[in-house]
Amino acid sequence: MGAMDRARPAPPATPVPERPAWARLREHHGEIATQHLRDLFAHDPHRGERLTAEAVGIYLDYSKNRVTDETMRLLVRLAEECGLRDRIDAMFRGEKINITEDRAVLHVALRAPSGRRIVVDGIDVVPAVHEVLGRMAEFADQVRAGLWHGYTGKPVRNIVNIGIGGSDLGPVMAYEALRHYSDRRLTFRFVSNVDGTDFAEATRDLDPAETLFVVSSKTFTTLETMTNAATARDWVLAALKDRAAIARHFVAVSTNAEAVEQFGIDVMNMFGFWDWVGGRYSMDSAIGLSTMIAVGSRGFREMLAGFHDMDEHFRTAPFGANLPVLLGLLTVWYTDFFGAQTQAVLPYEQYLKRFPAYLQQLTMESNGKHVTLSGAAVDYATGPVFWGEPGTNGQHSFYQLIHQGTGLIPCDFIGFLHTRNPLGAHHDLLTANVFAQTEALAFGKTPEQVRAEGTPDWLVPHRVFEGNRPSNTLLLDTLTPYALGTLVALYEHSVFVQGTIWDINSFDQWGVELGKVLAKTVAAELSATAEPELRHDSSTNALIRRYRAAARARS
Ligand code: G6Q
Repeated sequence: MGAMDRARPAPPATPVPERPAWARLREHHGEIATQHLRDLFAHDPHRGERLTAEAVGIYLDYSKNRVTDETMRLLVRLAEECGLRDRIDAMFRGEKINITEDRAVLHVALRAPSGRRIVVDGIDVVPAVHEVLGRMAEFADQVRAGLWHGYTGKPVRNIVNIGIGGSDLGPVMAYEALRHYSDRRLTFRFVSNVDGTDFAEATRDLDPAETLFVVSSKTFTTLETMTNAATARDWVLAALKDRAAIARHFVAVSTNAEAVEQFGIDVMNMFGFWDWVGGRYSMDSAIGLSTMIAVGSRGFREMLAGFHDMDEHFRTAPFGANLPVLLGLLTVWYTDFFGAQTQAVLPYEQYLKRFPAYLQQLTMESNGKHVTLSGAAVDYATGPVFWGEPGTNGQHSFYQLIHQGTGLIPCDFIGFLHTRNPLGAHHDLLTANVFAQTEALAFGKTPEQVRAEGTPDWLVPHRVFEGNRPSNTLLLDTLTPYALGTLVALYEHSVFVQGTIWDINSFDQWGVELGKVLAKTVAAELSATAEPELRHDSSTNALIRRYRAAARARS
């Protein structure tokens, strides 16, 4: 019996709009909507110190949000009414809260210290986690020490991760984020797209004799990854001309030992994980092998410690001082009561340049859902679009719309007190921009202020900033492996909080599964030698015919 047959819908819960706190928030929104952050700050001189929370090295200033103490109280009450406490406990206990796939959701076990017991189907999973971590460390140490030799005896010095989605975005993001701590003698590349250009460009200057491919795929069936892995195998064999070379140039990260073996990778060179790790929650599992090779096993363990400390904070801190709970509730506040459709994440740290892309998957694949756990259509908004770019680049492009556009776009600004690259005044200037942007968004510039600058009347409306645009400021000390772990876990749990309020399953991804099968039929039609009988709509049929005609002309 497959997981899908075992899975059962949850009994219907009270729809969130019928919760008392939701109704109170609706009324309360009417009062808040007319208040300006300028007034909220003017009436409360300590607001900027009061509406803050701090834990595991992250200082969260949420004072520049359109909230009062009453708002926060009601949001926390909403979380309680929606059973957040029970849901958190259920997740940490290893209950199968991913009901549509009949799976536990235990990324928190990936960073649990040894000795902690987390039981799934009667088995404590923590020892297995540490066993894999130990094997990864052994392997990573060998590669870093130049002791993992390719087929010709040359030490491997290029590491290419092949994976997509959750098996790519985390590893790329973490490699970029922790580049400062990486072994600079090694070269890292990431291939994800089925577009052959991705593979071609990633490998064009690499010597196959010195290259190791880490094929990362939970299922080991994903079209893109399997296509790229087969191309990589051809690329290696074309140069080294012996199938025995595969064992020295390929390792796999997967839950599917059979498929790994079939591909030709020795299962001794496979690093496993488990069905209770979702793809987008897997960067701290064996999927992080490339990260561990880059920063070493100690750096990787520091990152896990950061994750774990945030897990503990999330599990134990009262909701009103709980960073993921606060962030999650604020997202719900803007999405459902202000109609905000997007949220920007703006890291002022160049090393976090892939963080917004990583968060896009984490947030949107998790909470882009339109039915509740019991299968009823929701009649309220769920997951907003997450997007962003590292500061200050965004300021010279899309910030205009955040400042003066017609929509409300809540922003998370992420800043650091120290940089790993202290050059002249750069870091002061960078940080000045974080603070100045949040100030400008909140307070704006009134017509009086604009006029006082000598602006002619006709130009005044163009130069007015209405302000009252909300933001969080997250301030950390330095971007270390530990800090990265805390930051990722913060967003993971914030997503969970949102999903709990919205009563949706943040851990399945049927939309992605659809994409995985759709292209198969069309791919067969594109490459068929005999003219295929096309049964699509007229648009798709015509596009296929056009492509086939171009292919015929090419050959
Ligand atoms: C993540 C999704 C999805 C997945 C990729 C790759 O939560 O399930 O992004 O990670 O489709 O899947 P494989 O690791 O199985 O190749």
